[in-house]
Amino acid sequence: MMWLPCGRASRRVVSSFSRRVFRSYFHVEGRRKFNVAAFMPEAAGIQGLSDRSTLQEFSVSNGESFWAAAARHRLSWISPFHTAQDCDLSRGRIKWFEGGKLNVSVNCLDRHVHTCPEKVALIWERDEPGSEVEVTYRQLLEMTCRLGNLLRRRGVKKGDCVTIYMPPCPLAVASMLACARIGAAHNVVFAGFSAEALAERIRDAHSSTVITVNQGVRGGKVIELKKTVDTAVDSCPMVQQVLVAMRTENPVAMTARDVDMEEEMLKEDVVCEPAVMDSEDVLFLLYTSGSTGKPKGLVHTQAGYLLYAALTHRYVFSYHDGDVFGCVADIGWITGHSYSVYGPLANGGTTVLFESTPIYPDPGRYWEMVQRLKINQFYGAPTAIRLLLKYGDQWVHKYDRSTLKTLGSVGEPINTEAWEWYHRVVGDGRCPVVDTWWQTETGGICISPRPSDPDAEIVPGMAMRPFFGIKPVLMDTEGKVLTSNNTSGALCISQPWPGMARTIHNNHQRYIETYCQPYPGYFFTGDGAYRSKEGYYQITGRLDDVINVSGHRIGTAEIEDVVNQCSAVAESACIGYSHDIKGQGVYTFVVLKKDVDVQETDLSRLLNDMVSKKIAKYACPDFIQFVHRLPKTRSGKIMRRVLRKVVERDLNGLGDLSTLDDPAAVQEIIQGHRELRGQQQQQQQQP
Ligand code: 6R9
Repeated sequence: MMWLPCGRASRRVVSSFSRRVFRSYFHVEGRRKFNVAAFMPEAAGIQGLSDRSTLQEFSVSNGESFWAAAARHRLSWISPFHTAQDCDLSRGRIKWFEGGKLNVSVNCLDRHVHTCPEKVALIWERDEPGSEVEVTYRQLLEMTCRLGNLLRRRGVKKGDCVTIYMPPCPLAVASMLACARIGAAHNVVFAGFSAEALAERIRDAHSSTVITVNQGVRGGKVIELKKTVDTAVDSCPMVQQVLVAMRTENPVAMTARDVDMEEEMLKEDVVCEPAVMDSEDVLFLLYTSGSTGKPKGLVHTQAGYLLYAALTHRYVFSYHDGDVFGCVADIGWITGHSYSVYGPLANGGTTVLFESTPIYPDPGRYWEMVQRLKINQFYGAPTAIRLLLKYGDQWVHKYDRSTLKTLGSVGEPINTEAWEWYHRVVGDGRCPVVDTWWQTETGGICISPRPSDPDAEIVPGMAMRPFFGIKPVLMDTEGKVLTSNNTSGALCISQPWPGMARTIHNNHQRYIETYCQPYPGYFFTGDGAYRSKEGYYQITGRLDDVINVSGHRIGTAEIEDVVNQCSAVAESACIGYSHDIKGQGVYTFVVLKKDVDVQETDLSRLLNDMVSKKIAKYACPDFIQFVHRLPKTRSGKIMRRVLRKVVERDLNGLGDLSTLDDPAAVQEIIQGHRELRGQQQQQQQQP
């Protein structure tokens, strides 16, 4: 195997030598002259671009003209915009492409139907392997139009918000696009959320229409989604109708409020007049966790979001016409929105909707799917990679992965071991691995190793390079910009970009306080980052009380709120700790009310049940430790830093405890933690 890398290295030496010869004798550019028009047609008119780095610089220093050119070229407009950008980050005013009118579903469907109606838009990779369903652009447009007409006929109007509670499937995509077609906003709620979490999101979004399926199927198990909707809707008086599609053949109880969606769609026309939308009209809400108990509905608008999703999809993954793009995220998360649906469809691509799990029916599922569907770009989460790595290389080797060109990672930091395995075993050392950093708030990828020169270095576990138009900055604790390299700080973005969320639904003040006020004039991401000597970025994790379990964001305050609702609980404190597979696990300290007489194991079970019912299974504590008191400052603030150190077993790092109200509390916690871990180890050793 040794000769291969050497062979490549020697070719590189030869070509760089010949380039030098050319340059010095003939004063012409080397053979690999950067062809702007071929790389990015919209940038062809920009003068003086000699290479990719000048294009990057231009996109940042002349953001307005860069994005205007991209928007004109990449989107189809009903009428053109007159002002590319009108933003004031310090006041949370973000407007792009004002005056422009367009329809997102026309951009994702009709224009491709005109050029290639029979091209496959969606490959629905159903839970049962080998039973995939292909949907062409023509079929998807037809489905979307029928559904758009149905929604219209049933009273859904421009400006309404429809909640979608469905697993990844073509009808879920058609539901999103049908909303866009008629000018309604959508609010997709991850179908793993509980009835209460769903109800909270329906109420906050004021949805009078909900779309769901009778049952979901995941990992061979049937999930009663319609029943969950029924329970949720009981506490949502504004809901007037629930459209139900049939994912399985099992009938479910239907009430007067329920509509058989597919049957009704058949009665509708296949042509549906697209609503004329302003660039800044709302396209969707998507709820995500913040550092308080209440999830926030981030608002994305039409043109800027679509453009940013499309451009990042095209360039980060080097997506080319004819490629099959496999993003395995659920459509209930922003990754599913931007890279299973909007980005690929805006680009006229073929995109996979993955309904299953990485280990169903066995740990070869992803790679068997890659072989069967001939996937070219695979985009997944580090938690799944870490899980699969433990099952061994044979599950990967069994299948032909030669179609793969780029591998992507998203959602949480990817550790070096997982990165190396992904690169070496899954990609056979041939495919660039792009660790992409971004958030629900950013709409699309902001930092990623690609696009860059095809042979530019990629450092394992680093997101590295800002995307076009993105200017990251690091801040110190006093709020000053850190200008040097080899330094860490709070990650901010110093100028607006079209994909960013515009507000928090019904709470613009919270938007301003969370993102705009911590570092006035900058967008604060909530993450920390390190900038290396070379100027590359590496994300170090959240700076607020948000933890990341298997790539899912959850606010510690949300879990505490649920735990505190238990009548036996006086107070609780929840922290994240590092977990082998999930990235972070949930560790909860609970103080019981005086005179409560219950078995701790029973109470642990009850609290887990409550979290699972009120939020979702993934938010359940891995550990619940009962303590008599929590470490607090004299002003009554829980010192989470101390709890974290105890759980990390870094007792030397406990720091100054003199400000604690009751230092003895810490000793009790340390002792209790040892016992709990000891018990767990014993359980694991039992056959
Ligand atoms: C797209 C998405 C966002 C939070 C974000 C950060 C973490 C995402 C990451 C990453 C390290 C990466 N995160 N990508 N951390 N490296 N490549 O995941 O959106 O669900 O809103 O989560 O996830 O902490 O702030 P979202």
